[in-house]
Amino acid sequence: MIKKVLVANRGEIAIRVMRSCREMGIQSVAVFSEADRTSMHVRYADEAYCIGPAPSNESYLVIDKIIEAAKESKADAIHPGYGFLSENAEFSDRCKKEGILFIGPSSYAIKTMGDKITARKTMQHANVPVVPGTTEPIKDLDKAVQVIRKIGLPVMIKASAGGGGKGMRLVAKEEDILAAVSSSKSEAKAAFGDDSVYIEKYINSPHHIEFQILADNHGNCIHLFERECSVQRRHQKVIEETPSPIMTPEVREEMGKHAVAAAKAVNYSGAGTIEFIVDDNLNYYFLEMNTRLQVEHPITERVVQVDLVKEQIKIVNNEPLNLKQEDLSQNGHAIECRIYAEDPENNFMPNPGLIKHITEPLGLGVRHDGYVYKGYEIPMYYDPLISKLIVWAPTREETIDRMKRALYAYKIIGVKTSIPFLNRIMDVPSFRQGRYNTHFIQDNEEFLLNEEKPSQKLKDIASIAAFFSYLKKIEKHQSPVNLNGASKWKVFGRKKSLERL
Ligand code: MV4
Repeated sequence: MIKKVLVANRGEIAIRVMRSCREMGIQSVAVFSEADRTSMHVRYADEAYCIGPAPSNESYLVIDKIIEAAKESKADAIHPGYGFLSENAEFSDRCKKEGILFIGPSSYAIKTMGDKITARKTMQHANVPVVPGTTEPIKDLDKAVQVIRKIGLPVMIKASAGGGGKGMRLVAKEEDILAAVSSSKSEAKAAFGDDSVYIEKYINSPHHIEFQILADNHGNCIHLFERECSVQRRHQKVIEETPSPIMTPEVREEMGKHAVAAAKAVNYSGAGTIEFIVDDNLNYYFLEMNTRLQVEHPITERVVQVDLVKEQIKIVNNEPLNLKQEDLSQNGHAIECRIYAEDPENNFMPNPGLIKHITEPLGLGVRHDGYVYKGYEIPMYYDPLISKLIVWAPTREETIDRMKRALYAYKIIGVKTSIPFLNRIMDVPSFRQGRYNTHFIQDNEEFLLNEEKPSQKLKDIASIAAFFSYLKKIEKHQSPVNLNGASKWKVFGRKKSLERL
């Protein structure tokens, strides 16, 4: 039985994992870089170890340092979160060798799914639909041209070691094949040290729909339905929702079965995600598998009512899943907005810095997974994700209205954020109607980048400034208003009294 978990991560996900540990009576251990001494995950944990300088390749990515901290703290298990070492086969193996439980799949599953050509082959064997194309690396150009003639243009050239769009090339004309293959190869070689590339038929304007799965060590595997992740910018997800507005019960059931088959094909253990690209006719194809807990997991947790981190821990404890496929259902609707410290008006440049003020959204149906606090300085070394705003309501329409309410209430001063941009997405008619695909942001760029009316922003700043000057006045026992016996708070909340300030 796991009694202590080391969380090999930082930011919101480290705290997210520790929350579940705390509920399970499990001690949590934080690791942190020198840039993260004042990070909230360090405060939240029961104990914490510094693992080196700020750059992640000298701290969060150094296997030896993480293992050393685990041994020093006598942790039974390591949760890798997402990013960093979460999909590192060597790390999964090393934990095993050191007698520490890795809260994730085997190195075999990570390796098989990490190599996209091997993954495609494995999926074909398991009768999971893959995009028409090759299942061997392209050896010579003549062969490539032959294959492409058979599949038909346009095609995608993709790097086997890639994923997430790296090394990917679209080929529309036969004379462009050579240039695409060689540039894809050299990009893959430079990025991954592996220049194997393969060919896929191009799916025009696809949806990205992924299925959450859970598999235990006793042969049980279930899916927890889909997440629609088509609102992306440069292969970075911006908004996710579940259920997908384009899904039908029949396709959902079929895709769910294929997702389970995909996981079983690699003897999967733990929480994982099967990504599909889906065309407008709901033809779907396996794209890749993410062998980790994902950023967007909370929307599934809310709608299916399962704590995925607790399930991960129970699975590593060798407990059989006590969730049954037929007992699971999707309850209402959930949307997640990723809040980044970035400037949408300046090409989404990261905008790290000091949080001078933060008011987090609260209220019915709102979950806020974050880690920053007033006075915290977001370091420049890591992903600029500030938090995730997850909103639930019985229907999609109400969820969008509630998201707008929560985005309205969310005030951050000190760094530029994606909040105004997200707010505008909620107003795009095709988003409201649930009629969008992976081209959504590109197609609506002009509307989305139109600056928010300054009046609302100024109103926010003015009201916050007024509030703080008021607080200062009460600190000095100088009541600024004639209260006539009424509660100061009640009076302050009224416009009339404000005018008398
Ligand atoms: C594709 C595709 C169209 N056809 N493959 C982008 C990232 C990587 N995960 C795979 N990607 C795509 N692969 C074929 N055969 C279009 C994309 C794609 C995309 C996929 C999912 C989410 C957003 C996307 C944005 C642009 C292109």
